[in-house]
Amino acid sequence: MTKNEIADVLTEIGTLLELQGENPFKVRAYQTGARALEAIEEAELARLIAADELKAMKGFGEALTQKITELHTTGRLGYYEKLTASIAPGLVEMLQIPGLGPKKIKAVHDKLGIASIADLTAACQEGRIAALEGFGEKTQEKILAGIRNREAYGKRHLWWDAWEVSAPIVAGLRALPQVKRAEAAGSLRRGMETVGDLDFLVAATEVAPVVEWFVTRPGVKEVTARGETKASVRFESGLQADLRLVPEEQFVFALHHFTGSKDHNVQMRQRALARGLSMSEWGLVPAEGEGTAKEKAERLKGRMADGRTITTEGALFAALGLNFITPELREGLGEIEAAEKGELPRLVEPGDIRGVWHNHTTASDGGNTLAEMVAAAEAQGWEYYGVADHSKSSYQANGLSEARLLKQIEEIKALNAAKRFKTHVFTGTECDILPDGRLDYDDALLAKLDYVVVSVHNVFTQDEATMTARIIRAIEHPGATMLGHLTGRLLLKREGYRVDAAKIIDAAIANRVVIELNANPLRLDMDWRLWRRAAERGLLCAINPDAHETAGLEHVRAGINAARKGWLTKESVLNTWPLPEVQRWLAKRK
Ligand code: DGT
Ligand code: CA
Ligand code: CA
Ligand code: ZN
Repeated sequence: MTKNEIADVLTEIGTLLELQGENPFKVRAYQTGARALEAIEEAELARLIAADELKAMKGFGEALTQKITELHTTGRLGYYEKLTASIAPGLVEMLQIPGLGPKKIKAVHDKLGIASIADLTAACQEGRIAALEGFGEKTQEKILAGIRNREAYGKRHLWWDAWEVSAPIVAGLRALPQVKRAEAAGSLRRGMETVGDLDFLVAATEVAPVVEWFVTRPGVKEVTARGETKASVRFESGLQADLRLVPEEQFVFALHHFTGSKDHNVQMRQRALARGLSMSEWGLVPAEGEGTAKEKAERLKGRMADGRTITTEGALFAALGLNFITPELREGLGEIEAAEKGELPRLVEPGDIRGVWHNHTTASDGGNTLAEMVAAAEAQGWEYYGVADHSKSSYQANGLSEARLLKQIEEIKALNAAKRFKTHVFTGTECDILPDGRLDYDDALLAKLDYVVVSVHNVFTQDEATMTARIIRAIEHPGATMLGHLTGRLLLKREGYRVDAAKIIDAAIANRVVIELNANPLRLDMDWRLWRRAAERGLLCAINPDAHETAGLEHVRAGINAARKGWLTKESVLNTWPLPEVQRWLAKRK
């Protein structure tokens, strides 16, 4: 660990001890130690540790020296890990509320039993905080305002929500007469599951009217910056957006730069430097010679030293000996090496999708009937569509009893026989994985279905080993076709249950069970970071909207983003296969 990272750990230990009500001298020792550490050179720290001289220095001492040494050599600290685990996460989270320090948090915890931001909000609303000694009305109001700000402004946003804001802005910018090129860059363009802020980039003949248009969009609550070539706004939702205006010849360089990611950019810049070039948001210019990169770029006006101009990202990558890298892959995870060798995969695209499996109807907790859902699937142009309502144990979701499921199977058969829709309908279920790993219907009933999605919907608190064994038992059931939402996470809302993903992936491959990429923008589960390796080892993916109403089918788009970030090709995604192939594959599994 670097000394700054170590200093951060020490500071946090001080804060956590304060939360626990430790004596102030002990707390201060960590804070002082962190500051003393920051004043030492990195190399000097290594020398002091090696020579065992740290403990003799002012601000350290035996206990702290031992901890710093452990962090410096192993990157971990048992004491810190134990301390973190011993404190309720809700208390730590409360530290993020502006104006609320560890002492106050400890006080409300001790006196009122408050252990989460939700508890605290309720206590403020009921006036119980104001009544506490040392708090009062003013403090209570300040805490409430802090909670609101944290919610509105501190948070990241789902890709889907950010995209719904950004898409009409990009379209509107492009329609302005002054605008030559406009694009939304950043994490949104990379298809990240959550987005911190929006990054718009524009090349225009005239700046002022574009800025004026941007800052007057509906939903803009505050203009936080407004300059010659840049403006920033904050929407009602708390989402912030930057607009940058650049000369047209710089557009492609700025687009690449502001698309990121940072890791990708760093690697690209190193590659450029190895070729005697300096790469930046301004341009791709010779590293040698007079002036800054910006000055050189302004002189060259988007031309290379040899006179060629670069106006597309494809040309920019080519200038560095690379195939075009699609934004979703720009995470610094090996895409540059693959582009150099011409080994980038042809990623799955929205147009490749021929059907989806995991969807609900009004029979369980959906908002549209079977016929309405199938009509919407047909409107998507899909060849097939799977119905997977909840099973009987999901009583909160109106899960189907055996009799109701049998009736639904007959309904679907009749629908297919009547050829009312061009889309073939598969009969399925989203069958609960019971706490011990058994399935929620008996084998005979499961065998009557075309396919079975197995999912965990209750008892999320099992430890990792138990939950993993539970899911693997379900995967090993001969009736299981695919695993729904691997972790049950709800992005920005709820952590997933704990699982050993590698073991579950192994079991799925061994049992020829598909793992779903749940395309609900709140889920995107299994996570894109796990797909590349899993698919290389033979895992099949199903991109499933988990639609509860017809509009939910659109969410496949978010699933495609995640699949592309996971390097998935058409071949690895079951729902790009034509209907007869899917039917053969399902029949063979039986
Ligand atoms: P976000 O907004 O947190 O979801 O993530 P991004 O990736 O949109 O990040 P943002 O908005 O801070 O900046 C947009 C892009 O600009 C980022 O992906 C890469 C580039 N960028 C920003 N700051 C830096 C930096 O310090 N170094 C490098 N190499 N690139 C940067
Ligand atoms: Ca951003
Ligand atoms: Ca930004
Ligand atoms: Zn589910």
